[in-house]
Amino acid sequence: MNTNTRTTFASSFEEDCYKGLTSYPKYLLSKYIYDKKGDKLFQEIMELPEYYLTRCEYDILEKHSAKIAGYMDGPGGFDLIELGAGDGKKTKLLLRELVAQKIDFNYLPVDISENVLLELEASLKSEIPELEVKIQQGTYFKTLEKLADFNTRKKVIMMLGSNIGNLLHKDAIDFLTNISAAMSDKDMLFMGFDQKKHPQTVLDAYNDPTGVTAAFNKNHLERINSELGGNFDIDTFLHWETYDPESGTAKSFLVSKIDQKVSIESLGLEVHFDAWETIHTEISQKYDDQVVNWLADQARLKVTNAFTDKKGYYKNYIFQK
Ligand code: AVJ
Repeated sequence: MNTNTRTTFASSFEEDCYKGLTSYPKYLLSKYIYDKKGDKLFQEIMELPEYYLTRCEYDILEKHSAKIAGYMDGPGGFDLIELGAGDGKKTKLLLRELVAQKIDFNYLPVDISENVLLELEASLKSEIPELEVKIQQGTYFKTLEKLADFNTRKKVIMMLGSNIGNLLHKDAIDFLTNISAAMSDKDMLFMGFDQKKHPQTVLDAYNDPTGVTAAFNKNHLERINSELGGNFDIDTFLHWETYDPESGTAKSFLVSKIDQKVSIESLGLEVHFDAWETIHTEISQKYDDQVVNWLADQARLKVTNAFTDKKGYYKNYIFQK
């Protein structure tokens, strides 16, 4: 029997894996999927025909960038603070529009990864040389706190990709409340939320026939193997997706196909799996206006505008205090 009593760990990755794998039911936290290989697999997911989210948001930004740019602009210009920079493909649509309209603004991409930021900065320098970029390495909230203290002109906080969907509603409310606390009355938040739709369309987006999403999910185990000295036999786990159309919650699991023991050296842990025992690895929440308005209300924000694609699969909302 493993006793869930260990209290010192070398990293939060170690600690969170230990906690998740000694719990019942077992779980792992989706944020740890994004190492180098995880980032690359997510890039591949965004190219999948089934993964509609990225294309829908791209279409929204393409179609409405002039209007969105107008809402962002303010007297004295503004700072555009993007939480989670990524490769910037969608953001560049908006940045080009803002530059074309000669709007006075700085672009402040925030990311935990210095590497991602430097790559983005370099590509922006060559593609949109007129743009003022001030990269912000750090966690979202340390950075927002810092910018809230030292900044007086309008702030536009932006988070694309429906990344908020990885959070349970209560965590999403905390997240939005923290953003709200960093906003003044003139500031705005621009955020993407994937919408409820045909349940099969959602399931397909997280269960592609080429197995890219399965490989992405299994990267949890690969990372534990390579960084924590685990000996997971990846092929003995099955990627499984569920979607509850009432709650709007898509859930990812890894299911052990056999009764087995896995050892993880740096956790000093041997983990037992019954045949068909699960590890819950991710939620990808789908929303509707009612839920988004409720989340906003809980965080003392108001939805002031929304933009959607032709099929109504995805929405970008503007929030203000
Ligand atoms: C990056 C969190 C928006 O949940 O849709 C893609 C991650 N997981 N396929 C999502 C993901 C499986 C993605 N987010």
